Amino acid sequence: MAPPAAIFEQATSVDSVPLKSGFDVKSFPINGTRSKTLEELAEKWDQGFKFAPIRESQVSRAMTRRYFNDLDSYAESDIVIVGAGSCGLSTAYMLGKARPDLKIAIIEASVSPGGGAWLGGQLFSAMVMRKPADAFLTDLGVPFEDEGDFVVVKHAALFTSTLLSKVLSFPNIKLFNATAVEDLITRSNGDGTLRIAGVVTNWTLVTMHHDDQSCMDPNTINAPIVISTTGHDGPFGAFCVKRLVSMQQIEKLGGMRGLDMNTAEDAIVKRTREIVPGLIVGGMELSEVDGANRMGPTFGAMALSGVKAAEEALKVFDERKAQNAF
Ligand code: 48N
Repeated sequence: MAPPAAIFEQATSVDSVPLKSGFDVKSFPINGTRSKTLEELAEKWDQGFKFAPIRESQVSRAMTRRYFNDLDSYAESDIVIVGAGSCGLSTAYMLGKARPDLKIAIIEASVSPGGGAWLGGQLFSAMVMRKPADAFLTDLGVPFEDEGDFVVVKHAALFTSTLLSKVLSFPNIKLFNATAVEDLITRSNGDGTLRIAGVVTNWTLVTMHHDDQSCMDPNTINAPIVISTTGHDGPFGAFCVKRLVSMQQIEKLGGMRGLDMNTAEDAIVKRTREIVPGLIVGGMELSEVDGANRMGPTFGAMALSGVKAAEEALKVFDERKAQNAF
């Protein structure tokens, strides 16, 4: 019997509640009633201020019930994105907007998602994006200074935190951070080639200690499409393409070339693609496949590679889903 199609319940709408200060914010909780406003709390800390009572087990259950519901729900995902850096998050943003019906899991090895996009180059704050990547910033609602052929976001963290918050607000997207993809689920095409049908996961701290502990077996997520954006550096950089080489699905890595902004960014965006059936690669991981140049501290290609990766995924989604029905 085919596994259940990946479906999910539409979240209840978030009511917007006008604050006394006059601007309208989306308030939580999504259900139930709100307690007090900040204005009602201000300056009254010694007049009976007290948090509502709680028992520790309520906190434990509030976390674990949700986490294990998510693990159960996303065990069958429609799309898995490996790596929540600027490319992976841009991909998720585009997919979240385009396909609220799809269930999308993001697997991020670090506790803190965002990859290399919290700072510009050499730990400087500002983030540069060359036009036309300003189109992505405008769509996202991130302010920037226009310098003619390029734009500058005053702090890279403004871009990454805005993108991350938008991605996390989609009800059909789940971020599993502190979780590593440590292998790929494969299916034979019957001709000696393989297609990718999901990912193999483990807690990142466990993944890092397979050499000093035995038999810490992983978990799995089935998905007809995996989009890998694991970057080119760091402890897990270019993970999925390195795994394709070790399982002999691609002959060897092309090896990232030297820095050339004008060459690198066009190549990364234009060649974001499905490398083997079921696996799309974007961002700087792609430079390791194709031997593309690196671009250094300019991030427009990461955003637009994410836009393209989302397009490429939706082009083949129905076909891959049918192929991987079981
Ligand atoms: O930010 P990165 O490393 O990767 P991209 O491709 O999103 O952005 C690259 C960009 O930051 C640059 O490198 C800039 C443009 N510089 C270029 C240059 O020339 O130097 O994000 C990758 C993410 C990280 O957060 C990793 O923790 C994560 O992927 N990751 C994984 N997550 C889960 N499982 C794995 N196996 C894994 N491997 C990496």
